[in-house]
Amino acid sequence: MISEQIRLEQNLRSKDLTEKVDGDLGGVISTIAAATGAIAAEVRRARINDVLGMAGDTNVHGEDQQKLDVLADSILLGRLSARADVAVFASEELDKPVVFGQEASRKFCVVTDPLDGSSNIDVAVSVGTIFSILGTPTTGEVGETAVLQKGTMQLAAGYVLYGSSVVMVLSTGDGVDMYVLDPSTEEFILVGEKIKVPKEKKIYSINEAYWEDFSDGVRAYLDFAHKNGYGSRYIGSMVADVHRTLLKGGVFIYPATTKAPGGKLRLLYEGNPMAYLIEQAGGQALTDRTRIVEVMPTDFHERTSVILGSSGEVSTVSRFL
Ligand code: AHM
Ligand code: MG
Repeated sequence: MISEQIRLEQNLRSKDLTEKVDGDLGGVISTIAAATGAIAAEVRRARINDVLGMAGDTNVHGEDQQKLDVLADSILLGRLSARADVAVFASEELDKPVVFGQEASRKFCVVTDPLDGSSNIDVAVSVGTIFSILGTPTTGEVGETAVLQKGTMQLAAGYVLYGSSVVMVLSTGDGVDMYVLDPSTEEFILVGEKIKVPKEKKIYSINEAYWEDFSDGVRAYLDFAHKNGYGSRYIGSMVADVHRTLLKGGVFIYPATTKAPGGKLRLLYEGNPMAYLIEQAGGQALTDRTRIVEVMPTDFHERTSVILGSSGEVSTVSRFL
């Protein structure tokens, strides 16, 4: 358990939070929680505030940025830049990480996909914020490349799902806890501790429309699933698909395709934090070759294929690859 409640006031640290993890790490998580509370409010009011649609710019991946993507990014950046212990902020929406300063007090890097699944915003489908916290190098100047660390180095990771309720799933390396935002008090209330992904479940979650672009192995797995009583679930919003997989079991797959040979999802902003959470919940998270968290990133926006979920089902998929 990290804390009974993560209050949304910036920098406020609950008693349990500071007991459980290094106090400063708890503070960074509280700031992220506060930021996601603000993002949740923006998501809820998006149509009223006219922040749906495109911001008129494209991000480094050449994708249209939604207005809410930009808003979510600036909320996180603004709040984290006010902390004296965060050195680097890296976001899927920014070309390069932002270095806040070199002071010795700056011990953390925060890496985030501020609003994942944003193409679903216009139709009120669940979206989410994904985040990962890393340490800074102990020697030398802290630069943009400080975030290029293996996922095994993560100190904490989590996501916040803006769905029918606002849910935070968090791990600091001692299991996975789940909180729900109470809209009346603006507090994240602990609703689940040491969550475990079911070991087996016959559910696969993949964009099957890319069949022609899949490898033979992925097609063979799907063929096996079709003949063996599997169910299929795919929202197209990673946070929502991973959240369902965490709670109900099964496997989420975003493989390499002929059109996206390296996969679509980003190693730093999506792959590593989700892999860390799923492994902390007793599941498996693989590229098509190795554990996602074992990959040494060489680029801020590197992509990866992703196979994660119930350990039994991930093993079944990897047998076909
Ligand atoms: P985004 O970060 O630009 O929102 O893109 C990532 C999203 C994931 O949420 C989701 O798993 C995936 O893209 C869906 O892609 P596709 O539409 O190709 O199935
Ligand atoms: Mg994303």
